[in-house]
Amino acid sequence: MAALSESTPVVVVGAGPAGLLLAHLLDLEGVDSVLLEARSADYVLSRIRAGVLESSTVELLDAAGVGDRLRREGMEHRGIYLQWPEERHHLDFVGLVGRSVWIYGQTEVTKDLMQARQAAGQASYYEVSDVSLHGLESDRPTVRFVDFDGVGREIAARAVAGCDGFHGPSRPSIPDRVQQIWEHGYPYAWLGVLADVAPSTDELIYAWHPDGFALHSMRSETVSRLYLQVTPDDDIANWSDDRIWEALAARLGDGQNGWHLTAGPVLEKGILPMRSFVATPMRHGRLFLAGDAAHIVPPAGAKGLNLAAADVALLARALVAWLRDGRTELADAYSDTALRRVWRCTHFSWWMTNMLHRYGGDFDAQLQLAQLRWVARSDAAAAALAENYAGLPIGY
Ligand code: RFL
Ligand code: PHB
Repeated sequence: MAALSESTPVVVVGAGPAGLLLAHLLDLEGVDSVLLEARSADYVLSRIRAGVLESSTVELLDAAGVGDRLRREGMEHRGIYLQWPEERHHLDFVGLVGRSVWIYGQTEVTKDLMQARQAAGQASYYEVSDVSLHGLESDRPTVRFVDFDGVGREIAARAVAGCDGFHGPSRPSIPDRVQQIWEHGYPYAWLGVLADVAPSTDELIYAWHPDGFALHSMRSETVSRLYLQVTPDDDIANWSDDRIWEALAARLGDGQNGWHLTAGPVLEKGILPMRSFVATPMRHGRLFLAGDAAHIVPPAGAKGLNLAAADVALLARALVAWLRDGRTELADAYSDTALRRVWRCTHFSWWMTNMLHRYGGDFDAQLQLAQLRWVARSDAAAAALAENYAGLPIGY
């Protein structure tokens, strides 16, 4: 039996972007929650991850009153560049589908949301351990954990939101008999670099290259974020900073048509595995999954953070209607509604990944180049990419 017990309408497990945004959206509608996070706030804030926000994510953050700094410090991009040897094409999302994207780091979104949580004066427990979920099929689920001071606690709730990412305890709390896992692996990984150097491009460059994919992204006017396709078993120790910059220069086309990649000090580097993963359904009893707890996409579509935001926009509406207004339809529909968008983004991310990464043989390469040329030359194909990349409506 836990030493201390309390109750709240919603326990939110995980203070990544999904958990923090959900807690904030609930608070705006007068629904209280308790937020639990395994890591320290500083650790969560230091994780370098996503950088691209869809227009619907930006609108959501704006509407939730947490978009001011994003509008001031973020960078609005009209589109992206698609590239292969000797050719670089700009896709103008604004012209194609009337929507832009914003460059604003996940670290910054998280910081803004943590401040909002603090300002709301709602309970948050950081550095908790031994989190376990109980009674999910009853109408009074509980979450047990050990707090930062080593005190065992139990919180009773009307609903539990599992926003604890891919490795958290929420998804495994759903019995195997009701859960289905859909998974796809890729025979490559990304080496990611954060560099203290002004970006060499005004908008992101996605580059197909015989040596492997490369991406030039950014975090600000002075910080660049770059990625290289590597093998999943590669070791970061094999990649000196010089080797990384040489590979980036070759794959991004340094010297072509007067374009140059400026190298600079590497602040951080690491190798990131890649997978597609969907767990269905996203609700079991009183547990609702959102974000990476329910699904993972490979990063080439820049969708992970945006999907997490879309999930919690739907979930917040559903929980408010149910817990505050007594209407259960949205909560009952949550899993099906969210999964429509999840599968759309899962397909888009898989499609971008397959189009851009080197795998297979020469035949596969010719198909990829045919596809890239088609996207670059056909407005219809370009608009399809733009519609998905710049983001479908939340309720898609
Ligand atoms: P998170 O961010 O993983 O947060 C989950 C939180 O739960 C905590 N947790 C627990 N808390 C309590 N008890 C436990 N037992 C717990 N176990 C875990 C964790 O500590 C964590 O704080 O999931 P969330 O909130 O669903 O957010 C998802 C996004 O973080 C993720 O989808 C994106 O970062 C993916 N992603 C990108 N998405 C985009 O939309 N655009 C991008 O440009 C983009 N680039 C990326 C990415 C992910 C990357 N990596 C490293 C996976 C680039 C990279 C390199
Ligand atoms: C990033 O800036 O981290 C980033 C940008 C675009 C992607 C993936 C990651 O597709």
